[in-house]
Amino acid sequence: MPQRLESGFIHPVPSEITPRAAYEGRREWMKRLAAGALGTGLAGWAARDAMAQAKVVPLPGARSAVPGAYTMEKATPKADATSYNNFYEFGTDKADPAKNAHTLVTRPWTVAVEGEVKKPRTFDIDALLKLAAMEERVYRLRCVEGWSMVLPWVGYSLAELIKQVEPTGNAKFVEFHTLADPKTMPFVGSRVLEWPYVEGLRLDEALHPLTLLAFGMYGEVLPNQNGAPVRLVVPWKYGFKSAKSIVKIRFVEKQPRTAWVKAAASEYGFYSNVNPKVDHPRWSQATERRIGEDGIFAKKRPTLMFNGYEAQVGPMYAGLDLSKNF
Ligand SMILES: Nc1nc2c(c(=O)[nH]1)N[C@H]1C(S)=C(S)[C@@H](COP(=O)(O)O)O[C@H]1N2
Ligand SMILES: [Mo]
Repeated sequence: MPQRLESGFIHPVPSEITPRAAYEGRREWMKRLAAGALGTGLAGWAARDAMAQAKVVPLPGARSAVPGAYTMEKATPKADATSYNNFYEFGTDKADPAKNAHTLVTRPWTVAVEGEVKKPRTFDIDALLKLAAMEERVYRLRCVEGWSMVLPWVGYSLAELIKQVEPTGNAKFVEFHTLADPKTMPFVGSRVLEWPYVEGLRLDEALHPLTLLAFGMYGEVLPNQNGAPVRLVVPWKYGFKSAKSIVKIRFVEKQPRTAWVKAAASEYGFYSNVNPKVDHPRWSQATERRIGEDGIFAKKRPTLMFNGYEAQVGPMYAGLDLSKNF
């Protein structure tokens, strides 16, 4: 048993990039934790949890003043938000990203901003962290699969970054390209999706103050499985629009073909606005189950138009047929 545990402890990240003191401290702590957990059969879980805990770096944000940015609903427990994830680069099971994403290397990291802009620029992640004041925003996130969470994010409006690069008159849409590194992302070779994972927004959606460039959650730097070091959060759209681990932002004239549109255009539209009246071909979108709160037998809660952000974002879609533009 101890041997098996020990092998589970082998740190996958090259030690050069892990400060030695932190690394040794972590090993000590994990050993102690594992010793305590041995009798319970939870040792493997505890070890993973310890590894996740040891990497925690505080990232506070001031309460956001953006209208709608602070839902009063109870936040999903952090343990659920960090262990029930979709991040297909690390596997398609909900538990896979928490198990596998420790291999993701988030430093050094750059985000190239290019295309139809007057001032194209590659931002280092440390420059991005300082570009604007960090805000805390509590958003609902609803996955098209029928579950939802309430998450306290830390970041700032994507508009702050867009301002810096000055889009040209030809910029009508924005593409988000995420990392596709087969060396650190074990499922990038799989055929579930075309890699890299690409998402897109209309320029006005990208400029909407609720569209968040997120660097943290729960007052801490993002865990890898939640899209470190920088991701998008678009609260009125289905979860898959919120691209994780972004490396490139491209301003374009034509509507982008996103990874999900390429995978199944009849199931996943470009807009993907949360809409209880327009069902996905395989799943009703009328109700949802809140992760960490609603058990499998609990009555499902109704899904709200635009995920509850209709007052803020509804006007952007006036005149658009939402059953055709799903
Ligand atoms: N790069 C990348 N980003 C991604 C995904 C993915 O597979 N790869 N999954 C999306 C989906 S379907 C959802 S529901 C959300 C989940 O975010 P969370 O794990 O932080 O809750 O991430 C989105 N962003
Ligand atoms: Mo999703």
